[in-house]
Amino acid sequence: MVVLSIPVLDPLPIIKTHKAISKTSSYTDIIPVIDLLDPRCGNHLVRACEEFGFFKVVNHGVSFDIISRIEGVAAKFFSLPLSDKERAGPANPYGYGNRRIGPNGDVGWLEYLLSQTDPGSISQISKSISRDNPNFFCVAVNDYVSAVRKLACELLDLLAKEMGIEPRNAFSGFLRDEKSEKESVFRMNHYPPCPELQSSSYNLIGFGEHSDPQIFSVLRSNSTSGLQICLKDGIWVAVPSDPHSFYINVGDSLEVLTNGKFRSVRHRVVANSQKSRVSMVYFGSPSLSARVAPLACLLKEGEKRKYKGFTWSEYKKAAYASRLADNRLDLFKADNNEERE
Ligand SMILES: O=C(O)CCC(=O)C(=O)O
Repeated sequence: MVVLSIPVLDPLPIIKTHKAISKTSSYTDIIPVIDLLDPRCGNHLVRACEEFGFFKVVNHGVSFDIISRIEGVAAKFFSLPLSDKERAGPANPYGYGNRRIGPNGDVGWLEYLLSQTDPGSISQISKSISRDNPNFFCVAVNDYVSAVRKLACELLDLLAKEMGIEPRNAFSGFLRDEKSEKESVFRMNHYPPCPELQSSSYNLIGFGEHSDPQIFSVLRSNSTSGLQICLKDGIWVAVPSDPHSFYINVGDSLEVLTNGKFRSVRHRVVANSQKSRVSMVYFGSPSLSARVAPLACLLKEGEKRKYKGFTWSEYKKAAYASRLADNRLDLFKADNNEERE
């Protein structure tokens, strides 16, 4: 990552601090916390998905060993010389990316590594970047991905149970399908500090505003904050970092499955002037041919479908054709004269 002086920051998205203060709340204790040991957690979970499309999970059951190994792997990878990181290939879409996000001109103050989550892809990327011990990298990523997928499925089953949905795996079945491993994504992000920001009235965008196209995203970070979420009323809220917990984003596909009862949360990351942020995200996707459409059992008498159904392949194509901040769900809004699916 090249260190830039302020004039050279120009091509990167920036927001004025005074704007951020008026529109961004530092009032952070409104973020819902789901304690998986709490017997009422199913109810809290449904409310969090409806109101925020975002929540923090504690008592999640993912072992410290799994988390510390993936932290070690991420730290080691991002500290490699650029030429070594580039051995993972340009992020096209999988591989190592630096500042460029996606194929349509979006940029951010970060570098990242993106991989599919099937063991074959993880093994391939491990071999390309870790010459001395690819097996350590490979096992750490596989273990981490399995653990967070399991957590995502448990949360999705709890939601289905609380909402009285049958079968219980109506949501989690998308992620449990072996073919979804090729579509689900594991991403490690590194946002270097940007000291030029310290005396400036600007905030630099690390990762621009967007929603995740998938079903559920499981995110954790080191102790550097930067993530912000957008509330229903358009106010941005800073999410305090907590390396011991996981944060979950409802993605576009889950919003569609619930006919808009759950919100796909818009979020972004702002760069820090002093500290590096490292985050890792598991994006749980349907398989390529899986059909995503409002679940009939969630429609009340006379309720119209807000979205047309689509296959994940169709939605992915729309996502790749759009800019990061675009609202892709708009393309799939139902025309209410259409036949019910
Ligand atoms: O770094 C973060 O906290 C969020 C990253 C993110 O939104 C993404 O990778 O899609």
